[in-house]
Amino acid sequence: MTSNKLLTLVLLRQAPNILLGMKKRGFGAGRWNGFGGKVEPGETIKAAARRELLEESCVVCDDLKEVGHLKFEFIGEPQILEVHVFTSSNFEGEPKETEEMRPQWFEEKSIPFDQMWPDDLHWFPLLLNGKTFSGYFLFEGHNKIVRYDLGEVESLKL
Ligand code: 6U4
Repeated sequence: MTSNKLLTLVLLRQAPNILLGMKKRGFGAGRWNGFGGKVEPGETIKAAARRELLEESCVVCDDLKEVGHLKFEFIGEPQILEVHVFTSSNFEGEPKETEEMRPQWFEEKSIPFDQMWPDDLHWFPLLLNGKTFSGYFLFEGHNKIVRYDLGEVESLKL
């Protein structure tokens, strides 16, 4: 039996830069990534995205736009990760380092893909171009994508 784990991921943009965080612990530690985490029971996905962003970077954003749905499956692991991706360029506060993340602004043309989840190379261009997208990635371990399916969509299914 497979089950889904709901997660959020927020990418803040301030032209020409994008905010990433170095994950200091837990899943994906040692990689630059957006900010996010698990949706808690009774919480909307957007509320979870706002809360995780605040907890991990001290930034408040009440203008999150959902732009992508990504599913990640890992060979040999029953749980599928369902990641809801949000973006915004309208937020308050200076990003601060927390126990979980070390934030840093990167120029959008110099994103450190070699130190990120390998799928990011595929879907970041869609996000950066303002597209709405949906994708599935099958991983062997945490470094190798065995196959994937990714595309632009007109709207995100609930
Ligand atoms: P805690 O609660 O700290 O134990 P942890 O296991 O560290 O949680 P968490 O909550 O930080 O995980 O969530 C993982 C984060 O990583 C979410 O924001 C989603 C994101 N993520 C997971 N797989 C990803 C992938 N393949 N590509 C990507 N982001 C991913 O760009």
